[in-house]
Amino acid sequence: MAENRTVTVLGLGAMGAALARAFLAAGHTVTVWNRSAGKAGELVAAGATEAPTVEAAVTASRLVVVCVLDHRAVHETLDPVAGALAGRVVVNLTNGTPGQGRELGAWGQEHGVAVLDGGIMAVPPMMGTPAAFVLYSGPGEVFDEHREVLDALGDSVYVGADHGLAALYDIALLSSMYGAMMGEMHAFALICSAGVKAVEFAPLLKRWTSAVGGFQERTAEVVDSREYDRDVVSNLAMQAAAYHNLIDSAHEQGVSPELLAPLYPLMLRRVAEGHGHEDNIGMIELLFTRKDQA
Ligand code: FVH
Repeated sequence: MAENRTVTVLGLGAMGAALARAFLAAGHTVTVWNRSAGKAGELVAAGATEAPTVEAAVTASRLVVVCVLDHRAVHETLDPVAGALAGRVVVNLTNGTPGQGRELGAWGQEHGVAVLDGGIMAVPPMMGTPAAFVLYSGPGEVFDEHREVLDALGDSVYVGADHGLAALYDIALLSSMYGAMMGEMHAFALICSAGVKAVEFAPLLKRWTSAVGGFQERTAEVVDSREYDRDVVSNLAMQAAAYHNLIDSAHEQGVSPELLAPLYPLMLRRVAEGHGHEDNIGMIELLFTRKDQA
């Protein structure tokens, strides 16, 4: 167990409350605050102190963790107490964009507040368990100083000094999750459209996703090298020719193809540009929209 430290948690929604519980479970002294009253009862019973004002909350600890709905709520919470936060450390675990992470880092610099921006890769019941990990970015020395306390939440993963990086990693991981979710949702819709029970199909779906997943390292090597014609097993032209069957089957079954449809024009464009013999990973080239990325 880490040495007892004091930590303040601002925001007691489902996630903020889970963070406070994890800090308490690790033996830390926890002060909590929430915009509206009535959310601290269980935490107080477990040993937390409820601060009457946000100012009282931030002055109770050097380490202040904020986890509220969105970036606007972060500023609505922190701006009025910027003076009281000077010399302290704010760890923002509110979901946001890389730009918002950088903006908060600059805000901290302006007000003499050390800021770590973070991304929680877990749902509330996972907090404080080995299944949870939390991404952090901002000054490395600030992360090093507070890492042991932050480890109470889950594995602490530091991704760099640029304040925008934790949000960037977070959003990249969430994007991959939603992509997989879209595929699964569409697959179940197809199956249900024929009157087959989803539970009957689930074992095959699991088997298939395990067989075709898990190649992230190989994909990453191809992406980094941009050698899309290396060791190609199933080339893009063949996949593009078959992909229309996915769209047609959806129509035949009375299922909207809108989750699948966006990939098709990218496939056709890449083939038309002479890359049909390559791996489908090469379609990543079509996603970059800034000239300096080409
Ligand atoms: N819950 C989850 O599964 C995900 C897991 C990954 C990380 N997300 C992000 O965590 C942030 C907080 O999420 P949450 O689950 O705690 O959300 P809610 O239960 O809806 O609670 C929202 C809290 O935010 C407070 N709040 C809203 N607006 C303001 C404001 N303008 N000023 C101050 N506080 C504000 C709200 O207060 P109240 O309504 O009770 O007064 C709650 O404490 C979020 O970024 C997720 O994306 C969670």
